[in-house]
Amino acid sequence: MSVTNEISPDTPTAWWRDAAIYQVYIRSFADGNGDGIGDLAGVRAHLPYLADLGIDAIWFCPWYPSPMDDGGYDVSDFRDIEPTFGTLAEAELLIAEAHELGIRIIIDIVPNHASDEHPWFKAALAAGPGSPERERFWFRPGRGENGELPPNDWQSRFGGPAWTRVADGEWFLHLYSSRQPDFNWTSPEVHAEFIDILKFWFDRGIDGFRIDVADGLIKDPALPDVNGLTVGPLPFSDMDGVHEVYRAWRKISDSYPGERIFVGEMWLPDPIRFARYLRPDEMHSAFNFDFLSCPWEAKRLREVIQSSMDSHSLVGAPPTWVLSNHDVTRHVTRYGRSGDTGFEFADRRHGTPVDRDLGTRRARAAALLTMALPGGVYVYQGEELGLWEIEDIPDELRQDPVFERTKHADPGRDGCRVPIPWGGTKPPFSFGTGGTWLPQPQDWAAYTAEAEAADPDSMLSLYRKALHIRRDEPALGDGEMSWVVSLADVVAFSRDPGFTCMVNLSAEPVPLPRHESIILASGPLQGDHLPPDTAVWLRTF
Ligand code: TEU
Ligand code: CA
Repeated sequence: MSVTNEISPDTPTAWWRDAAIYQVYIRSFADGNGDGIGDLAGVRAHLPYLADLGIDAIWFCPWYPSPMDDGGYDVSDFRDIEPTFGTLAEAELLIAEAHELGIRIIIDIVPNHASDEHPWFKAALAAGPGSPERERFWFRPGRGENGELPPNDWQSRFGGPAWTRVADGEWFLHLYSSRQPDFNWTSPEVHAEFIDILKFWFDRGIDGFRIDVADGLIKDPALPDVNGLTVGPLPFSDMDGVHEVYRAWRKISDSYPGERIFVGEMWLPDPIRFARYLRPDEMHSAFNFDFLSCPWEAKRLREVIQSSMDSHSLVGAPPTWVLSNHDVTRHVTRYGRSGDTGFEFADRRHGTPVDRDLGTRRARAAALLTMALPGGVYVYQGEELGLWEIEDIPDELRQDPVFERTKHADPGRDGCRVPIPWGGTKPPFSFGTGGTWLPQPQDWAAYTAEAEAADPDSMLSLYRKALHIRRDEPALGDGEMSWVVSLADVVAFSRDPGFTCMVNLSAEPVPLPRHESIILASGPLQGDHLPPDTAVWLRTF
């Protein structure tokens, strides 16, 4: 069957150049059937909330059938819906309902690996060494006298070796958990399969794909040791051959009516290498993780903003501004920490003292900053409620494979995946009628969507106002910016026509520049001064 993509008429709108995209991690968003796990029914029931929030598109984390070893990033069937989430028919209804509300749909695709329960991997195990079935993955004999050592020294990004041995003695490669075998992209079958999967979903009306581990598909077939190297040219990340994949994919998206897009997930140290993925015949946009990782410091933020603008302009792509997602520590917590307020996977710094009021003030200011910058903006579910990282989840309830694979050295990512509080005064806070798959803190009573909707000073009210102004304001969205000369600990820039955004990261109030009126502020002003950790949008002459 084929559904027309009604909100993407054939006239180009370049909607993706400045879209506000809301990230839904389905199993934690809203539970429609009371089993404690979010689902599509839950999402459908909250579409009006999202329309009202003022977002342009939703990005869904993987919704495919999955054993859920890695929260759905272990896909066992790329052409169906995870049964605990719903059905394919329901997904089609959801797409249609969202489109009617003017919301576009982006879904995750996971081309680097599959679940060990994917039929191809099961067939590979059954067929044995040397079979064509094994060619779709990376099977190799081990090293050592009896092949008892892994084929090389690569480490899984979730901890431990990147190889697991199977019963017949061969080993298979997995950059993530041992239940996520990596596809072998030198196999033409793998290429053909993913082209077909893209079409399957484009035919059902989706507006784009978020590409998981987009830099990782191509491996150096020699599988050389890395000798402890974690950055620099790596034989499993950012290999040149990966760009051919996206050139082929772009031809598919361009062949569909409306503007269907690709958003890449690449954690790369070099902004110039990163921009190569955004050349006009590859992806449309990608997550700006340099910005996400940046500490709350004016100089560093200015540098990262400037370097993002520069690298993207090389290829004519719009930058994106991202504060949080389902893999990282929520930014209210990061920004409230004493000491380092940046993010890095190598050290989540759980247990660092957090001043949550400070983190919240900064998160409010950061929201206005991201929404004023040129390009696209991402909102991770719960960010609009000001939720913080839950750091005290009991060990036995943690589900992220990172926790076990690092032998508990890394607490993992469960703390940013706790089910959303919608209403009421105690857990499950109307997440559903049953429980929640991770426990919610009682403190969230004051942070439910219901409570915040009634409070004009809440984070939710700020996000709503800002997103609606952003949509209507000609100076915002796609375009250019110029720095406004300011004090060292201030980030200030202007956009045409007549708009200035100023963020005070210093410890003292700073005078506002000359302006006609105040459009929006992230907190109370002190007369004609901007208090610390506050942002303001000004109408300027
Ligand atoms: O993440 C890619 C990735 O390498 C990191 O963001 C990852 O979360 C980190 O290394 C963990 O320590 C993507 C998805 O966003 C993530 O949720 C998946 O687990 C991962 O791919 C594997 O599919
Ligand atoms: Ca459910």
